[in-house]
Amino acid sequence: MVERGRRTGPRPGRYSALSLLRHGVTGQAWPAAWRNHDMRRGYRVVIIGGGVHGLATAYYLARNHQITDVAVLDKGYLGGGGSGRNTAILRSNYLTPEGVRFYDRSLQLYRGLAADLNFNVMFSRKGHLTLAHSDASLRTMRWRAEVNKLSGVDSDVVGPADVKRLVPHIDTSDRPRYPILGALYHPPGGIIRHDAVVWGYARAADHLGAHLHQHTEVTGIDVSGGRVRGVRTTNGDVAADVVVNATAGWATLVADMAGVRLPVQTFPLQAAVTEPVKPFLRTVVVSGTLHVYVSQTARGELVFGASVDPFASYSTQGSLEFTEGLASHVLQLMPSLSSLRLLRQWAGLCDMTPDFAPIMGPTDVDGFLVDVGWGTYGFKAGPVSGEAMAECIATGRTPEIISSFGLDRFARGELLGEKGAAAVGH
Ligand code: PYC
Repeated sequence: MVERGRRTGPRPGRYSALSLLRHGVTGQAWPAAWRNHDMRRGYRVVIIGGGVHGLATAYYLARNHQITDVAVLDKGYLGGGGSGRNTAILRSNYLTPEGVRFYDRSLQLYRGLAADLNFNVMFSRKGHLTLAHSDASLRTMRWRAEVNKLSGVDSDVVGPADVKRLVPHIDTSDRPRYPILGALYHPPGGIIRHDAVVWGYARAADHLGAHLHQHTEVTGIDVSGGRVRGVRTTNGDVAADVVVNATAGWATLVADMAGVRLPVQTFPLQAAVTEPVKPFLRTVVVSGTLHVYVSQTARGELVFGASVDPFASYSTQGSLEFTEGLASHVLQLMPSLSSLRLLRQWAGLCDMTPDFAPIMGPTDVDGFLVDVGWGTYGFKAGPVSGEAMAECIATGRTPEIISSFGLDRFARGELLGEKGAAAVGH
């Protein structure tokens, strides 16, 4: 646990208002936030994937367990995968007690992250509304609210009048095809600046001694005698006692290299952002029926997302079909947004598991651990995943908080059933 006010993390690079002014006026370059290192021939721990999960694992290994002989490898740049291709929504209003507890710990770590990393991650506690447009979804919201409350998580079902009070621009009349019957309101939810989270963890992990190797693709994983021995990379072979697969989009391909099969299918998820406008939307709004979620950033842009594409693929290209669907769904909720212009759209890759819960912990290959299968929930789970994976590596035991997420649950038929907590239908 990170106690309030306790500064356990590193204090790299303090930037004062004066240094901001100096760099702004003189154009003097900012110091690099993390260093480049030559690849060592071996590390105690190699983490594949330089997104929030991999970097957080490296950070908590160093901070909580003093394990710093660690390399994080990414085939592209840090945060260029799922961590840079999400909609940065944070919440813990899940459906299963295991999920609620897990995501709530993540939210708790996110709340303290700016102080912990000494990096402004721009966490904004906006509150989170999941709209119900049918009796069936209202029932699921009630169920979630009760499970949340039992775990001490602030969530409740509210009626259309409360929805209107929280989001004055929303159409709560009975004119739309899918009128709003109520919503699950989760005040602790919000958004964060996703790049800042990646950069903050990267800077802190680097400062504590981890090596971050960008543009280093893993091409093979060496396994012999049932145990992992190291990885082959485009930057040479690297021996390791522990190898962690913390990738999104490529989780099955990386696991295959170690001879581990994952019950995962990969689908793109598209999102888009508008031009900035005056702040008017205080709350994150989600409609599963209309397959859309909306939030407004500190810069004033509206960020929209949808459900995953209907076909499995590794494509990160946008599609006109998505844009048309998105626009019509958003306008059913908030007709007054009709003159807003979309600026950009993107897609991230979602590794979907059969039960919408992640796969975390050891595998049948000794020393080869996975932190994968995040579906559409990956970004919000970054801190708690890093904390739990670090503990798992350091102690050799699976922490209680991820004990239900093991790969072996599929063979045992003990699935978790977290689909009802999905922001949108799939
Ligand atoms: O689960 O809150 C969510 C979410 C938002 C975007 C993708 N997933």
